[in-house]
Formats: sequence, C-alpha cells, structure tokens
Amino acid sequence: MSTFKGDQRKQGRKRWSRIKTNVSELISGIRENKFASIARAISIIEDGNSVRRKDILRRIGKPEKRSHIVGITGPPGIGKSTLIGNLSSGMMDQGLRTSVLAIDASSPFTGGSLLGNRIRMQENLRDANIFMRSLANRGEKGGLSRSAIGAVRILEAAGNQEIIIETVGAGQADLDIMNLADTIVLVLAPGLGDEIQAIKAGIMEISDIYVINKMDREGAYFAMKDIEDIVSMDENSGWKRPVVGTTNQDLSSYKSLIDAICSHRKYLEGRNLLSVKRGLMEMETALEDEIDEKITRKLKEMLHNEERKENVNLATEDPYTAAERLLQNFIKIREQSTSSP
Ligand SMILES: Nc1nc2c(ncn2[C@@H]2O[C@H](COP(=O)(O)OP(=O)(O)OP(=O)(O)O)[C@@H](O)[C@H]2O)c(=O)[nH]1
Ligand SMILES: [Mg+2]
Repeated sequence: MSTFKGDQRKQGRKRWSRIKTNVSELISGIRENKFASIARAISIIEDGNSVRRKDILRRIGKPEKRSHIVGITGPPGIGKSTLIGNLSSGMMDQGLRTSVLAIDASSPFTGGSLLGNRIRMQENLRDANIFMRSLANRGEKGGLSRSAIGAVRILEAAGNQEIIIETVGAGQADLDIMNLADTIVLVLAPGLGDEIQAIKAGIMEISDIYVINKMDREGAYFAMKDIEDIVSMDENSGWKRPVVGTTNQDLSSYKSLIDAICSHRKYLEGRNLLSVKRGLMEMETALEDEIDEKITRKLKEMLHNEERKENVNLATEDPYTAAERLLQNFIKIREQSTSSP
C-alpha cells in the first residue's frame, strides 16, 4: 500500500525528470515537429539563460532551408488574430507547414488581459495542427526580441515553411521584432482615422502588403481606395505593394492575401533577400551570448577572486575605476596568451 507521502515523493521525482530535459531528445523532437518539444525549447529560450539558449540553438545548427517570416501588425482589435487563424489554416491547406508566434510587448504587469483570447486561439489552431505560442515581455531590455529570434530558429528547425508573427506595432520592441520579418503585412480597417495615428510612424513605410480587414463593414471600399492612393505614389520601382481586402464573413477573401504573401516570398527569393536582416540579428544575439559566456562571466570570476585577496576591499573603490582596471587586466592576459609561442 502506498502512503500519501510516498506518492508525493514519486510525483516529485517524475516532475524533476521532466524538468531535467535531455537536450538531444529535445532537438530530435523539434526536428520531428513534436509540439511538446518545440514548446519546451521555446520556454528554455525565454527564461533568458544565455548558456542554455546557446546549448539548444547551437545543436540546432545551420538551417537546411530558411523559413519565410511574415510579420502581421496593426492596431489593437483590428482583427489580426482572427485573420492569422484563417491565413494559417489556408496556408496549411496549400501544403505549407505554418506556425504562429503572438508577441505581447505590453508591460509584464498589464499583459494578462490578452491571455484568454490567446488561449482560445491556441486551442483552435492546435485542432488544425498548427503550432501557436505567445511570447510575453518579461521586463528585460531586448529580451523579447532575443526570445523571438530563438523561437523562430526553433520553428524553422521544425520544418515550417511559413512562420507568422503577430504584433500590435506600437512600441520599440514591436518594431525590433518586425525587423525579423521578411514580409510585413499591415492590417487596417474601415473608419480608422485616429487609430492610424497610434501606429508607430515608420511602420506604414516598411510594410510590404496592406490589408483592409472587416470588408463587411461600411466604408470598406473607401478605406481601400485611400490606401491604394498612398501606394500609387510609391517611387520604388521594385516591389509593387498590394492592397488586399479581407473579411471573416467570406473565407475565400483570405486567398488573395495568401497569394500576395507568396508573391512577396518569390520576389525576395529571386533577389536572394530572404532572411538577410534576420541572419544579421541572429549573429548579433550569438555574439552577445558568446560575450556573456566567454567575457562577462570570466570578468566576474576575476572580480570575485580579487575580492578574496587580502588587503583588497572593493567596497572602498569607485566601481567604474575598478571595472576599467579589470577589463584592462583581462585584455592584457588575453594578449599575452595569444602572443606567447
Ligand atoms: N465585422 C468583422 N469583425 C471582425 C473581423 N475579423 C475580426 N473581427 C472581430 O474583431 C474583434 C477583434 O478581433 P481579433 O482578431 O482579436 O483582433 P486583434 O487585432 O488580434 O486584437 P489584439 O490582439 O487585441 O490587438 C473580434 O471581436 C473579432 O470577432 C471581420 O472581418 N469583420
Ligand atoms: Mg490578437
């Protein structure tokens, strides 16, 4: 007969073995597109430990084939999530493996209200075999963008051809994340006016495709005409930015959006432009992780060793003078070790 305490202990052990993730198993799970492995790996990336992040991303290695990243942005409540639900299932129907990342760049203390919507959306998409995950702001500067870069690499390794990222396009963090996208889709709706002002200046210019959503509403064709007038003034002779109308009252309306997204992908591929910005962002993150592991950690070790020495009381020294001295010492030691035969 098992005692209550015995059961508790057994459960605790089970939980612990789940926590001590085997990274090799995780990587194979990702490659087999197992949602549980993908979700676990993204959680590890999100918790901000550069050594664990590197361990996963390093083993994922060089992508066999780059995914196409589609950033969907627009004011709150414009219908982005609804549109993404229909867009991603339309893409899956066309044989394109698609996943969704929803970015919540609001403050870590006010972001909770969105959760209900997100969970509902996540459940609907999973029924259609589409992986969806929200990434929330955890307060650390640049943390959200770093998590998004890692999450995209994981979804790419899982064999997704299309990765859709949803943001509200308001804050700096949102704009940084939009830089990850190969194709930026700006979603607007009839009768916006003031809301257009809320869109961060600049997002209008960097968008590759415009959508007028809620075409079932009054004024829809005027809204389309307004945007078409703006686009017709484009001087750029390369990509001609399309204006597409969508409504959840007519699922076939999303077909023209899928066509526009696929055309832009082909346009980029033809010019070798797919993943160019993202490649640079991935390198920057890798550099930060390397510096953190190889330099910051070593310097902190030096600091602690120094503190342990007799007659040294760092509390009486100006911290910036001490930091400069440590960095100088560190550079000198590195130079000596590389110049000695
Ligand atoms: N009339 C109409 N309503 C729509 C359409 N698409 C979405 N909606 C409604 O608009 C509301 C907001 O939809 P969401 O998809 O949650 O909008 P969102 O842009 O993702 O919102 P946030 O994530 O909060 O910024 C919901 O009540 C939807 O049912 C549409 O084509 N027509
Ligand atoms: Mg949404």
